[in-house]
Amino acid sequence: MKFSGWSSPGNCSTTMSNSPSAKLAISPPMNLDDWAERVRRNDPRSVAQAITAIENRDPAGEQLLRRLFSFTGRATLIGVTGAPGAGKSTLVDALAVALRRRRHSIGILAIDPSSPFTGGAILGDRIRMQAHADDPGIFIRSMATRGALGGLAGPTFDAAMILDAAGMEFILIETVGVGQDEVEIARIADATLLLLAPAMGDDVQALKAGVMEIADIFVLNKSDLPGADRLEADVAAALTLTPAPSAWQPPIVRTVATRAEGVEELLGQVFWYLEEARRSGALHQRRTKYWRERILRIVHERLLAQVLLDDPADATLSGFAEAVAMRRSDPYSAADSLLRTATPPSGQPERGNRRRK
Ligand SMILES: Nc1nc2c(ncn2[C@@H]2O[C@H](COP(=O)(O)OP(=O)(O)OP(=O)(O)O)[C@@H](O)[C@H]2O)c(=O)[nH]1
Ligand SMILES: [Mg+2]
Repeated sequence: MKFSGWSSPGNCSTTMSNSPSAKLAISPPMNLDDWAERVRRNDPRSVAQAITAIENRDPAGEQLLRRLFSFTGRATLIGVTGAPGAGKSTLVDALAVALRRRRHSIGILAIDPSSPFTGGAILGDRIRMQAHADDPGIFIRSMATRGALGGLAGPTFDAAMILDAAGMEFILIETVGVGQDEVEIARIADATLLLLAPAMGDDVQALKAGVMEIADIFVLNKSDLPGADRLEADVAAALTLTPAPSAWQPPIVRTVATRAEGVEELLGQVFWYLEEARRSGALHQRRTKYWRERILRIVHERLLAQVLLDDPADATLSGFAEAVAMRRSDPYSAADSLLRTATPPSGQPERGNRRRK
């Protein structure tokens, strides 16, 4: 793990929300306070740079979030997940239009949009971006961080916080629902929409492994296609078998995203769900649970960084690994020894005798 120290946004290049392919050379460098101020004023370029810093795990992203944190917590995060090609981007687009009609500002984060399953998704995103290119009330950003260490949920949430601080009221997060990352991303959202579509082999059986439970609302998209009735009956049957984790019974809403049909009803259900979740305290509980896990993850990362920074060349770790492989030591003792070598962050007093003599 490498911590490069603070770097200014002048050092990074980024992708603007409204032109996904254009690399920008950013100049002149800003200081963090200016940068944070520009994000708060919803300057699209500064917002894009901030998300790039987060995406790249640049420590500047963390510095920025510290400054912006007290201005976050106002936006509503809506996760949109589902199988490749289920119509997520099309639906997100239709939801964005409906929300804009109500004069809400919106951020859209498309996670890993270059889906290898359906191809063409990037083109779809580009078309969407052009449609909203001149609207300051909508910010669209693709994040391609698949395979990055430490999972996707943290950076996605941090990017959403940037948009939150920039004053976006609703943040729509599109993810392809194929793995554990998506389940985690769904957990960071205030409301999660799970898209299903007929004639896609969307077998409800296949969804049961942990995915059914993440849905606050089921969206039966492509309901213009044959098989919609059967899919709805299957989902309804599966729901009666799966005990609901809370008092909320996830509804099933039919849509035809390409024609924006059912979108108003869907939004109505989303608002109703959010109202219920606020009233019952479920929303607060969900957010608090997230922060509990997140704080622990930060502690975990900090400890790891301390252990590794103490020995940038990894010589100690390599030595321990060698010893364990040769059965001269066991991994638990090796880990204990590594932790004992950890240096407390500068400026903080050492506690106990954590340092190796
Ligand atoms: N018939 C029909 N086609 C739809 C509907 N919604 C989306 N589509 C089409 O389905 C295809 C995939 O739509 P996308 O919105 O790109 O799907 P996606 O889930 O975002 O796809 P990935 O991001 O690649 O996983 C496109 O050709 C859409 O035009 C619908 O309600 N009915
Ligand atoms: Mg898509």
